[in-house]
Amino acid sequence: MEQTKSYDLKKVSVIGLGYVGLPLAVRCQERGYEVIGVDVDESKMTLLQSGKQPFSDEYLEENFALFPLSVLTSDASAIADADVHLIAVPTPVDAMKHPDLTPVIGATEMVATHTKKGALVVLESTVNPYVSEEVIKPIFEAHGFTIGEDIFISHCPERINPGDPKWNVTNIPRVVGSFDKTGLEMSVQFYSSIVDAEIRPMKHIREAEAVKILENSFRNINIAFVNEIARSFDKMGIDVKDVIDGAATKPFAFMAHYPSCGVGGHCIPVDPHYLVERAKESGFNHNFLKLAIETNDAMPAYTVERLQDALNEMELPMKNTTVGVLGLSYKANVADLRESPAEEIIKELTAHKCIVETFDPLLPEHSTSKSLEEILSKCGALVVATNHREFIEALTPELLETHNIKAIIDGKNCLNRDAFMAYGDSFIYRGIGR
Ligand code: SAJ
Repeated sequence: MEQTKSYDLKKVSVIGLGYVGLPLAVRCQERGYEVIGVDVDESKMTLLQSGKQPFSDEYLEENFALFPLSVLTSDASAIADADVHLIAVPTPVDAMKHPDLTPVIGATEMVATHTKKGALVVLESTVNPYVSEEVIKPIFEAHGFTIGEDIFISHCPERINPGDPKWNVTNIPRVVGSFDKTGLEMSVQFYSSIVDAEIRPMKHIREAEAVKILENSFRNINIAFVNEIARSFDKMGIDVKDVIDGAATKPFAFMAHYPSCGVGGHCIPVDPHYLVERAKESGFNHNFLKLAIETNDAMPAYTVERLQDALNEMELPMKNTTVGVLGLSYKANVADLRESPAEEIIKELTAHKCIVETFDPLLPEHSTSKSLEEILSKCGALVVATNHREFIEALTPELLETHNIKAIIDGKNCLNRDAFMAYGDSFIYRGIGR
């Protein structure tokens, strides 16, 4: 896209200082913008104002202290003269798995109430196609703005990958779409100034909204595919991890995904519901996507079924067996409980009248045991629900034998299967698809 004009963008507001907004705000500060960071969470603001990071992030480790935000406030009026407003608030789903746009609407109202004319408003939160034109645009029009004349609206879906040591706010390519040429040009100029990677202009704002939903639905269905393959291979005695690793030697037309005890987090299990719900309004039923969601949602129960079969082989009941759930976080080496499969596994174990103990080294405040040693000393069986580095390094067949563990279900296929299988007289090892 040929940039026909340059825009005087000096001051940026970032609404929502979470795993997306905070690195974004610090990056804008690093690139010379005056930044106003706004968040409704008073405890987080107190932490930030005292110079502390509310969560770990590779980019923040190096830059949070170097580029403190110009203004940190929960007072929205501070954003009034910003040239660019970046909205990075959560977009969860409700109990019915319907998109909950409450945070997005609140943040949009805040900006529409305080912004000056001529500003650029960019929504980074993940939303389904049409949210910008059906939700965001009407709010600004209700405040007397005319889109494309005295306010410019874009969508630039966030692509932060928590815990990723390589890809971060500075180097992940971005797509951006708008309602009009000026909004698009302003957005491309702004993002090109903070991201050292491709900024791809999209045909329209709907296409930009659809990109993220497609990316994460793609990941969801591919994980569901290998989860189904894993269940099939468990029946046939085939090691699914070995097969996927074998298929991954093909240098084209294959992308490895791996089965596990479930799909958690605030993106992969959530985002596809945005598409399913909005497509329904347009008269299309996403059968395949819904089946993928169901397939992934069934993995925690399948994991507990694997434990029940293993205990049966050891002639042990589920009832009153103390089962240790290792890991509560949805993802390895990240402290995040959102949509975590561990939560569903605990519910299933409890329904089978097991006594449940938990240990997550990154979430001690949510764990019933305070160390691996402690939980092993209490349990007769284990379920590895998160492939934290500590578990991979510390769990050995000898350790399980010493603690008289009778069964272990490796929910993330993260342990050395053959080493554990060699102790078949002492305990049963089962993975997911192996
Ligand atoms: N999972 C599997 N099998 C896999 C990959 C993941 O079961 O092959 C599970 C994980 O254990 C976890 C869940 O799925 O419970 C989500 O894992 P994730 O690696 O997708 O992690 P997220 O939720 O942090 O996803 C983010 C997403 N980033 C954004 O939405 C901006 C996603 O698009 C990325 O692809 C993903 O990181 C990534 O690649 O790590």
